Amino acid sequence: MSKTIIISNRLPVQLKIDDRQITATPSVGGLATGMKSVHAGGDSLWIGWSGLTDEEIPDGLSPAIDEALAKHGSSKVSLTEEEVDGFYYGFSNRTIWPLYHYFLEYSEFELDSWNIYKSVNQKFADAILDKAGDDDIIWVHDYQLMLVPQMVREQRPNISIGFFLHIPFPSYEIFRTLPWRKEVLQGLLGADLIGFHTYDYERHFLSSVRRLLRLEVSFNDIHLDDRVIKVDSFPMGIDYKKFSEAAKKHHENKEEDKSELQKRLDRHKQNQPEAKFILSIDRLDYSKGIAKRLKAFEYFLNKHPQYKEKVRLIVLAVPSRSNVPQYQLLKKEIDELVGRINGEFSTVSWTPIWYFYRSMPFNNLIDLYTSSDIAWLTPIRDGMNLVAKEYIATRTDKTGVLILSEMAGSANEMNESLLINPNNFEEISDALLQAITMPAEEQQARNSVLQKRLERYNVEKWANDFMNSLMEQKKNESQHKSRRLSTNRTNRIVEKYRAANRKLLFLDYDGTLAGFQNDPQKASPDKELYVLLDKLAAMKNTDMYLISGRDKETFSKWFLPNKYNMIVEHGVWISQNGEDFRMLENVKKDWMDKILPVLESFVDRTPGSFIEQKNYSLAWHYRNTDPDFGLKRATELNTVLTSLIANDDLSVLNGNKVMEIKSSNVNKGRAAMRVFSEKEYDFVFAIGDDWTDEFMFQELPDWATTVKVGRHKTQANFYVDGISKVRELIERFTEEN
Ligand code: GDG
Repeated sequence: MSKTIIISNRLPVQLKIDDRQITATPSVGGLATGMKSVHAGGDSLWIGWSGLTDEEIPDGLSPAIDEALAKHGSSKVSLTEEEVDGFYYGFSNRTIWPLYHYFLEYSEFELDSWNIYKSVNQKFADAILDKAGDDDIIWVHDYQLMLVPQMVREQRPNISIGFFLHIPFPSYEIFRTLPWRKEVLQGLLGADLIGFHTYDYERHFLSSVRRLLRLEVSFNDIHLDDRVIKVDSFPMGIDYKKFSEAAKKHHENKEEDKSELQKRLDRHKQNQPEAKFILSIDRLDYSKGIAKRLKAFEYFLNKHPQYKEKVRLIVLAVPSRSNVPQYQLLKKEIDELVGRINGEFSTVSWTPIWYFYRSMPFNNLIDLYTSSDIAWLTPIRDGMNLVAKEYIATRTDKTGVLILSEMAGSANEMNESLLINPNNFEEISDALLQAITMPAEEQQARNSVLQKRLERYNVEKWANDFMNSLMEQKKNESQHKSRRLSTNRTNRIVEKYRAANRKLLFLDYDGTLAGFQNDPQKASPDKELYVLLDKLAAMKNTDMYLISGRDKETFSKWFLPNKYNMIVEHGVWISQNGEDFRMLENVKKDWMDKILPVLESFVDRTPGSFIEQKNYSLAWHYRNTDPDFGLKRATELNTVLTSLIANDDLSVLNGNKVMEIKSSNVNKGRAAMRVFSEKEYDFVFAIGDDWTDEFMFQELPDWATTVKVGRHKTQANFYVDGISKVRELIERFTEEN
């Protein structure tokens, strides 16, 4: 039976070693809870670092740790202190974290930590390979492990791999500054499904893939060699029930059951019932905007002095990555700011900011959520921000106001909160005022919508959606494979070929027999191709045709000396048995004078694009343009041309990074049928990669063998992956019986 393997930097288990006694307690974090439905029973395994370096594990205790972890369905990856330094504190948190959160100036590009990151990712991949069977499903989490998917894929080409990024994926302009940007993308592309919190991160990622790797992306599918990788957004939810029920229970607490913190909060409320508690909770991280928030609070108090002694800001800053210098500096800055603001505004009966630099137990978190009138979360950048969702879930009477930064991923789903730009103090100050004075009915109206949404799309749903999508991807893959030319199928085609009396073969050239080049003139045939085509052309009772959109001059130069049969310019010209080209279709070219200036204006405005002028058609190539821009211009050109050619008998072909305008009565299908009708063929074969080849696949008789190169939607009967596979396939026709 197949199992699910989850991989994250840290295991969802806390290890404690006391006097060589090990205790392993499951952690209660969002991810651990979300994965409950996935990581349950005996058919799943979680692989990660235990949190203890090799140096911290007492001699001989490693096997006992393994045993303790195994009880929680977990298995550890052992890391030395040096590895944790380079991989976690180094590359993950001093390069990727700041870069992905747009703190470019904090990003350090150190070759040593990149090398350690690679070797530690390999360790994680090896740990997976050690445990995984071919039918297992692998789910890799987060930015610490971006190379793992490809490392696993190399060894297990058919295994199902999903990857989810919990932090933002930055725009291409930021991402491109990373020296190892291609390696990182290639690492991720080992997965079958790559998930992000929001559509913005998804499109940034796709844009980087297109621009940096020049891969073909259609909608949210990336085409890479013989695989299709799906990219999608799955906004992570929370364990809604856990928070709402904890809050309900909290409200039922008798005085003696209340925590010390709650009692103090209550006392303050009793003394000043109209005063508002404003809550700020984050890990102490520069991306969370805590320092800015404090300054904005100072701004608010100066602007609205009537709220002095009427509002109190509770800041819970949870220690995080304290051995990274930026975090130490930030801690100092926040300490000083709190000191300064409190010094400036405090009165004998009022301290404006209560500041906690620690982590609190869950019940205290609930105390804070339920006692605060306002949650004020203003990250500069945040992948999602679960605190915002948790606050709303604990508001059992539906009161409370959430002020949320529009830079947090969660802002996309929390439109009913007060969304602010964390850099705009004026706006923040207005939002605080609005929150303080918001009528309870309005609060309830906003929160009931939010609660419904959060309850429905909870963390379990999130995990299941991701897993279902991953499995769906696998299913599509196997469906695709069902039409892929396996050895058996190829054998059958070859048998049919041999058994036939008269055989007709149509071979497209670019993208089928030869790869694309930036300059089409450079895509000339290599020696091996000539050898192969010579053999094929010499086969008995076989008429081989090269069929292409290329001009007759180029093909005459390349192939006429070899006397191959050729159809060019999509079917305008034909050459048989080494004779000169003759016209197959009677076509006009007077329309060119009208269209050429239009294409020229597009070339002027689209750097990298150019016109190929053929005898009876015009092609606008945009392979070398910026991929997004090129596509945008192609759409624009399509619109312009459609209205321009409405009354001419012309059609526009959208090929592979090329748009071609030609007479409507010319296409490869029509040309192929003309040749087909010349003799009594009983075997017909056509292969091509492009849109223009679809005409052949459509027009040829049903019993013809039609093969599409690549993965795009097709009318062909079979798929084959890439040029080398095409060559292998047609080589088979030339084998001796
Ligand atoms: C990363 C991304 C993305 C906080 N303080 C205490 C405490 N917490 C819990 C909260 C919440 C979690 O920690 C924090 O989650 P966030 O989502 O707000 O932020 P990150 O830690 O930065 O997480 C983030 C997330 O991954 C998931 O994909 O949303 O954008 O940066 O659950 O409740 N829990 C306890 N005591 C505390 O003092 N018990």
